[in-house]
Parts: sequence; C-alpha cells; structure tokens
Amino acid sequence: MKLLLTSVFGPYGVDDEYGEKENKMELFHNQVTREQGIFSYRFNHGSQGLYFLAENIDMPTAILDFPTFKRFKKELKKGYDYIGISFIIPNFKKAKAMARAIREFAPESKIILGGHGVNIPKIESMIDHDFICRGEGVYFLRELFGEKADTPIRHPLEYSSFNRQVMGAPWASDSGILIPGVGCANKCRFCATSHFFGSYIPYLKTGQEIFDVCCRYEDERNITDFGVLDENFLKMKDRALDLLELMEQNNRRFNFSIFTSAETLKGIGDLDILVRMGVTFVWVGVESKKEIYAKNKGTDFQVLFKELKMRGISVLASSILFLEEHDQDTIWEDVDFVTSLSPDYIQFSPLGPIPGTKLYDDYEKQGKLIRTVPYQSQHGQKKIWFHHSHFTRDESEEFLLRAFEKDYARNGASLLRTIKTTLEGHLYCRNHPEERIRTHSKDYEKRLDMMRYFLKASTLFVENRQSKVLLGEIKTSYRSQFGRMRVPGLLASLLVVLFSVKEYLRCRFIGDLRTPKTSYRRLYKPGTPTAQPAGSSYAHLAVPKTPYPWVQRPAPQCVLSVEHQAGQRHTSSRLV
Ligand code: B12
Ligand code: SF4
Repeated sequence: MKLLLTSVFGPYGVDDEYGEKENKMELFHNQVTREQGIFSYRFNHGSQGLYFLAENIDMPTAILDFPTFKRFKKELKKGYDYIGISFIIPNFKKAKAMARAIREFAPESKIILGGHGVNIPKIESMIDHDFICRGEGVYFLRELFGEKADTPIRHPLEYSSFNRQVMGAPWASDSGILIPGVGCANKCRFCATSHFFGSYIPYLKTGQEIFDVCCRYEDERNITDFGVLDENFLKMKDRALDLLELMEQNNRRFNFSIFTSAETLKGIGDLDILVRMGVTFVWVGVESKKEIYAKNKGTDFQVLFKELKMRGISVLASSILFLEEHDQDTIWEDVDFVTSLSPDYIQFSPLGPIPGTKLYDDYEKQGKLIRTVPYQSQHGQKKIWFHHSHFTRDESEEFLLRAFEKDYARNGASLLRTIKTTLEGHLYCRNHPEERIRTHSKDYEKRLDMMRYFLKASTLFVENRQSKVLLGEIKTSYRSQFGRMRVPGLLASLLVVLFSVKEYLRCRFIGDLRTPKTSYRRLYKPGTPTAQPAGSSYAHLAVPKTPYPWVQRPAPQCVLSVEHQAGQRHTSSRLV
C-alpha cells in the first residue's frame, strides 16, 4: 500500500483557465510588500501540511509539491493506492482537474481531498473523490489507514521557506518550520483557519516537546531560527514559559517568528520575555481602528508596537478593508490608523466571506454573496466577491492597491524599517541591566552585519522620501554602533548592488514572476532507515547560487552535510 500527497499544479500567478495572475505563490510579494518594487521580499514556502502528514502516518508516502500538470500525470503511473490532493478555495479548478486525471490515468487509486478547499459548499458533488478530510488531517489519515490514533506526533524537520531573494540577492534558507498546533480558539468572525479546525489542536502540547523539536533541528540541521506556524503561538502561556525556562536552563538559543494577537501579548505581560525567548518577528491582527474583535479590546497599539520595536521585534500588522462600516472616506481612517502605527510590514486584506466562517453564513443569509465570481477569483488580492454598500468590485481593487501604496509612501521600504527596528533592538539589549537580555545583543549584531550589505543597493534604488529618511537614520546608527564598514563588507555590498541591478532589469523587461520549482520526495516510511532526511527535497533550491563567500563566518565545529555547509553561510541573519 502506498500514498501520494500532492499540492496543486503550477504555474501559479498567471492568467490561465485555472487561476489569475494576482494569485501568486508568494507571501510577502503578494500580500505584504507587494507595492515596494525591488524592495519586496521574494520567498517561497513549501506545502508544510503535506510533510507533516507524511511524517505522522505509517503508510509509505511520496510527496509531490508544486508539480506541473504533466509531472503530476506522470506520477500517477506509479500505481498509488491512495492519492491525497491538498488545495485551498482559489485552487478549486486545479484540484478538480487533478481528480479527473486520477480517474482517467489511475482508476484504481482512491482519491482523498484535504485542505481548506473542502469547505466549498457541496464539494462532494463537485470533485471526484473517495474520501474528504474536513479539518485536521493527521488523525483523519491514521483512522482511514487503520493506524493507531494516539501515536505521539513526530515533527518533520523542514525549511520554513526556500528560493529566497532580497533585492535580487539570494538569501539562504536557514530557518526551519515549527508547527506546534493548528486552529485557534478565538474564532474571529472572518477567520478561515479557526473555523476550519473547530478549535485549537495542539500537536506539541508542552514546552518540553517544542524544545525537543528545536534541539533536533539544531543538532541534525544546525538550524536555530524558526518560522512558527501556529495561529496564536503564545496563547498557551505556560507552554511558552516552559519553553523559555528550558532554553535558559540548557543554554540553547533559538529565534522565532510568530503569529500572535494583542490580547495574547498583553497576557505575556513583560515583553522582555519575548526577547529572552528569541522572538524576532510578530504578526499581529490590528484589523480595524474600531475594537470590533475581542482580541483587540482595550489595546493601545501605538504603545504595544513601540514597545515591541524598541526591543528589536519586527511587527507585521494586518488590517481588513471593506468592513461593513467602511465607506469611501471612513476606509481611509483605518488605513491611516494602521499606517500611523509604523509597523515594519502591513498586510491589507479585503474582507473575504470564506465558506465555513461565521461571516460567510451571515453574508449568505443577507444575500450579499456574489455567486457569479468563480472560486479562482476568490483569493483576496484583487476584487471583493460580495455586495458592499459603498464599493463596487472594481473600486475594491483600486482601494486595495492605494492602501498598499499609502503604506509604502508613508512608512518607506519594509526592508529598511526592519533594519531600523533591529538596530534599536541591538541598543536595547546592549544597554539592558539584565545579563540574560544583554547576551541577546550578539544575535542582533549578526543579523545587522548581514543587513548592512543591502544599504548600498538601497541607496541606488530608494524610491520615496520616507525610505530616504530611514536610510539616513540607519547609516548614522550603524556608524555610531559599529563604526565604518570594512573591506569585505564593502565587497559584499557591491555584489548585492549587482544582484539588485540584474533583478531590476529582469522585472522591468521580462516580468517579475517567480514560481517555485517542483519538489518530489520519494516514497518513504517515517522512522525507518530508508527514510529520506527531512529537508532534502528543498535542499537544491535552498542553496544560494552565489552568496558572499569572502564574508563567510567560521563554521561551527560540527560535522555538517554538504547541503548544510552551503546553507550555513549566512545563517542567523534572517528577515523572517
Ligand atoms: C503558508 C501559507 C501559504 C503559502 C503557501 C504555501 C503552499 N505551498 O501552498 C503562501 C504564502 C504562498 C500562501 C499563499 C496563499 N494563501 Co495561504 N496560507 C498559508 C498558511 C499561513 C499556512 C498553511 C500551512 O502550512 N498550515 C499548516 C498545515 C499543517 O495546515 P494545513 O495546510 O491546513 O494542513 C492541515 C489540514 O488542512 C489537513 N490537510 C491539508 N491538506 C490535506 C490533504 C489531505 C489529503 C489530507 C487528508 C489532509 C490535508 O491536514 C493538515 C494537518 O492537520 C495558511 C493559514 C494557516 N495558518 O493555516 C494560509 C491559507 C491556507 N492561505 C490562504 C490563502 C487565501 C492564500 C492566498 C490565496 C492568499 C493570496 N491572495 O495571496 C495564496 C494562494 C497562493 C496560490 N497560488 O495557491 C487561506 C485559504 C483560505 C481558504 N479557505 O481557502 C489560508 C487558510 C489563510 C486564511 N485566509 O485564513 N499561503
Ligand atoms: S485571533 Fe487570529 S487566528 Fe485566532 S481566530 Fe482571530 S483572526 Fe483567527
């Protein structure tokens, strides 16, 4: 018996019969820094759910991530007993075409549908299938295959992102993914994930379990930076504090980029705890100036963000446009509010009634859903798909664009904002009365070393007044904190300039599309000697083509795989 798990096929981010050009397979470039030109970050993220599922079932499983349709059809010939397709709502048409191809080319294979796409109403009559997993997948598959449901969760070791580029310069994959749990208990009205999973489902239930996974990452892969895929990581406060205690007791230093909420941060109390934990990036939902959501009640975001940033913690704030109370004037009050908080990054999302959520049910009852908008257009980077009293669909596209532009003009390039925040954090730690905070200044220093190489290219490409102001402040601060740049640093900076010129020309004359390559992981059974080392499927994509070798830091004294030596070159200096 064997299983194939696959994501939907590419190309992504193009106008074709399956999708739209606005639906790129990129987080920052599509949803956050999208209007920041060459300053926009270019990262790809693997389909983590597939690796997580494969690691936690005994059934031998192969993984096909980002296939082409042709490659997918070729794989079908291998005679899988089960084929699981993971898809989200905007990729409905792709999932449907894949299921049809399975019936045609592998009629013996059983089809399992999973991922957020299964929330589409009447999905069972729309896509060929044998099984549908609605919500959490590990326990579903274990049950389907007759495996023991209560086997402890095995956490895979995977890169958080790959194929990374900042200003055209390759940025090695040096951070791992951590998935402590799925879902969220808060169940905000619009939120897809909290409704999809019912409530919060912890995979790693204790601080010790998280700590053990982090140690495995460090011992086996030399990874100490983590992107944490957990909707509200610190909400289980005791788990977080136990993790911190273990890190400090065992002198293990990790860094975390997390999703959280105002309410949870306030619950933590002393924000120095975040510094001690190594939290360097937080994604917080501001949503609106009005306190519509319980998680934001009584929060002074000005103070909260200031406190985070002065500690060197980069803030990504998300804000929702086209709420019921927005008209063509009041919408700017919210844009003005969130941009005035000066977070390092802003994600503007149009309100999106997503099946399964309370918002969707409400809008369905009120007859607000526009039924003629196809699923591939319901991705949130172009037009709304409901009737709004004050915005047409075309206007929504225009307002969304202008909100991103406003943030860029008012706050400057996110790359520069985050460098400034890191500089502030370095000073904060260096001058802190407590030794356990002071020791963290070294981590900031390493990141800042790397970030400094981007200043020359930034000077060349700076696009607006606020970015210029930031650049000036940053340069002064570097000189006062670290002195002048040395020759190796200057050479690295020039290399970044070359990369950025090349990238600028590529975007100008060829187009700015970047799409992940297919990644295939051969059949394996977790925990057996034949198991492929986790992370290997992306390793060829993760290694930067020409990093800046002469500024290489001495490698730690331990034996690393070839992949790792390459990926190691500038660890510790990660933006997200
Ligand atoms: C990482 C991520 C991305 C990555 C994509 C990586 C990839 N390779 O696909 C990037 C940044 C590129 C991205 C892009 C987009 N994303 Co996205 N993304 C996420 C995010 C933050 C994490 C996904 C994840 O890995 N979760 C962890 C794993 C463990 O959970 P999971 O994937 O859901 O899998 C579990 C179950 O669903 C189930 N399962 C999943 N698949 C399968 C398959 C089988 C066979 C089985 C049995 C079970 C199963 O089992 C797993 C374990 O329980 C989620 C939000 C979230 N926190 O989940 C949004 C999310 C999935 N994205 C979403 C959206 C809308 C988008 C975009 C359209 C946004 C945009 N406009 O740019 C684009 C689409 C890009 C494209 N062309 O397809 C929505 C989907 C909404 C919906 N109902 O369809 C989510 C839920 C965010 C939200 N709005 O709440 N995204
Ligand atoms: S706090 Fe965030 S993750 Fe939790 S329900 Fe609200 S929006 Fe969703």
